[in-house]
Amino acid sequence: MPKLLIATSNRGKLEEIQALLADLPVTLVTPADLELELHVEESGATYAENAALKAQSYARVSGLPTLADDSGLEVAALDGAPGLYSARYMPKKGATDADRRTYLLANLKGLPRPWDARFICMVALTYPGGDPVFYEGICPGEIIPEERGANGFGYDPIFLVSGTGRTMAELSMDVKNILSHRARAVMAARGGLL
Ligand code: ITT
Repeated sequence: MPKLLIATSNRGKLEEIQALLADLPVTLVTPADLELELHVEESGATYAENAALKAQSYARVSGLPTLADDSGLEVAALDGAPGLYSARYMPKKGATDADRRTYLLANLKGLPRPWDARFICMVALTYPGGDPVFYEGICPGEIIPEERGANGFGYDPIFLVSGTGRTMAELSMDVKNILSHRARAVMAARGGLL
């Protein structure tokens, strides 16, 4: 079977993408399988540029077709922050996902609710030496002031998914993998893999 490298160091993302592509006639390979520990500087000005940097770097080193995801949370009341910087949102070394959630809520404190927000995911798919193809997914919702749920990762416990009454962390992975920004982008990318 042909191989596809899933180029992420984020375990939550990796598990979701593996589940979304599990039924395809391709062997999914992880950076760990290849003992690859690349540090890709996310220096792009857009999700697409960063997704392309990750996909092309991993494709070059592995020689494999590669899928990468650049994603983020955009909060309207914070003018779209943390956005591109969602993984690095907090001026503290070694900050955890929990630290970033606390920091986000501190920055929203006192601002009028609802705190409308959306998750964005840009998937880049590339063959070694080729130009990437992009697939986008968006999931609308709002930030709530208390954490709810224990599934998922990142900002999931404070992100209420529009139309569900539940936070992303209260959804099972099967349901998150229908509704999420990443599910939408990766399902669209399946077309480019067949
Ligand atoms: P890779 O670059 O190795 O894939 P990363 O975590 O650094 O991993 P990004 O640069 O794309 O990935 O940052 C995305 C951040 O946005 C992620 O770390 C979370 O903080 C947040 N995020 C993205 N998708 C999310 C989701 O489904 N649930 C919760 N938070 C999410």
